[in-house]
Amino acid sequence: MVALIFYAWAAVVWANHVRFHAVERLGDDRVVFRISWDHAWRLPPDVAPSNHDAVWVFGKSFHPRRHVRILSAHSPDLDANVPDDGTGVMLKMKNFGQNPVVDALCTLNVSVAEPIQTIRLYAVEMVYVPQGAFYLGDGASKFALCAGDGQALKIASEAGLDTGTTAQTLATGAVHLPERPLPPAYPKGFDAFYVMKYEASQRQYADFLNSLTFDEQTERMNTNAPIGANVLLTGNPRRNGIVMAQRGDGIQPCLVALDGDGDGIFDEAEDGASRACNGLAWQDAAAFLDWAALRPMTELEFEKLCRGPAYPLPKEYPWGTPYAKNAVEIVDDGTVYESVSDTPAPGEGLANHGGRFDEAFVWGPLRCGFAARETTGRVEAGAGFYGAFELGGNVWEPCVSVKSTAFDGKRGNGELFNGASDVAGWPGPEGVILRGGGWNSLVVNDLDYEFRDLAVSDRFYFNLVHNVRRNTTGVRGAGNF
Ligand SMILES: [Ca+2]
Ligand SMILES: [Ca+2]
Ligand SMILES: [Ca+2]
Ligand SMILES: [Ca+2]
Repeated sequence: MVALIFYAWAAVVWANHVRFHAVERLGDDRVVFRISWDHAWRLPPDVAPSNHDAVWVFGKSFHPRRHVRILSAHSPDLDANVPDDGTGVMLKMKNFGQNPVVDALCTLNVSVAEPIQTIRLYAVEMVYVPQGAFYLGDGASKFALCAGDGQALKIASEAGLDTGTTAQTLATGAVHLPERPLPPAYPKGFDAFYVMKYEASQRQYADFLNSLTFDEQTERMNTNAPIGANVLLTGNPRRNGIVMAQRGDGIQPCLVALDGDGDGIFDEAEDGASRACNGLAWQDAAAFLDWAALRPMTELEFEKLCRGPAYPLPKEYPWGTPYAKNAVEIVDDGTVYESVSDTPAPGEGLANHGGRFDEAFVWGPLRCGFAARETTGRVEAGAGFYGAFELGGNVWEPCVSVKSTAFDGKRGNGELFNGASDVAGWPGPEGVILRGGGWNSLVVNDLDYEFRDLAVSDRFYFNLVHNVRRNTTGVRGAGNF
């Protein structure tokens, strides 16, 4: 269900449900691979939410070190779409249906400005959110956005959006509002976009760290951590298992690995590679997204992703009801099957929130997609309308706030500047807002309870400047392709 990496024409390493097979280099400019993933879908227009899932594949070369430009892609088995900037290829099922993708063949024609020695391919599972109107704000959650008349605001185009007192404007009473209208270029969620099906996993973030130079790593992790120590968080890493495996020396980069069970043996099956990655400051999240040629989502897109086109229910969670079942009883801890045995009552969504009072000290994020089972529907699995998981709970997710009016949805180009993102228009930590709650969010099934972090429209953290590595906070990327 998450990503993975593999080395071109070498061994296959897989983290969860996406697998590369039979990677082969044909001449300088062609890479051929086979790819599989489970639970793929492509729904016809008359079956809601009439969308599809997809996998975003991109490559990095290491001698020289650069993002691989893809000129074209061909697949007899999948739809393969290369965006104009050539930063990757978006793969989806050719035909309508719901089934696993098995051994699908794909050929990439890559640009070879300089001779390339090693290419690594990376994959991120995505969900397509189709173009369409939706409602913003539920009129009840803390500091929620809404229309000037106090009702939900219908977003029916990408036209500029001003604050004011009418049903067509953002209410001036809300906090953290733009100082000028949201321009047409600011992504409002009406236009179609792709978004990551899951929060970024610890394997994905470790792969990112391992692709950086030593100097870049000094910006993104603790390069002085002893072997076996966490490289992102000091103190209790809260189920984050990304540890130092090999120290760098200022020229050779460090190598990080997963050791979720803390036994000093790295990259074992139970080392939590598929858990959501916590411990990311905004600067880390932004660097990861630029590197992956994705972008952050806006808080408007976050609400559409959760709610779909439905009219908002007061204080509802991303699965469409205001009731949650806390996930606490872990099974298969640390593995690709990690889940919980807790069973939600009808109308409750299963979500990782509220800690675990008897063992609060050991709590933290669970596996990406832990609540999805073959037989459960959207509500029980705690999924958003379009099939994205853990939008409520697990890790808090940084979104571009409505205050950041310079944001125009530009995706990253795969290249960092001194280990940091450098995309024009992306906000700094004061211009993002954390949404959706995390593993420690105390929410209860009492609608009058004041704190409801997991609610779709909740903006409790409107004034938090997200510039430190919180053990509750991760990242999910988006993009227009
Ligand atoms: Ca271990
Ligand atoms: Ca072990
Ligand atoms: Ca989340
Ligand atoms: Ca860049």
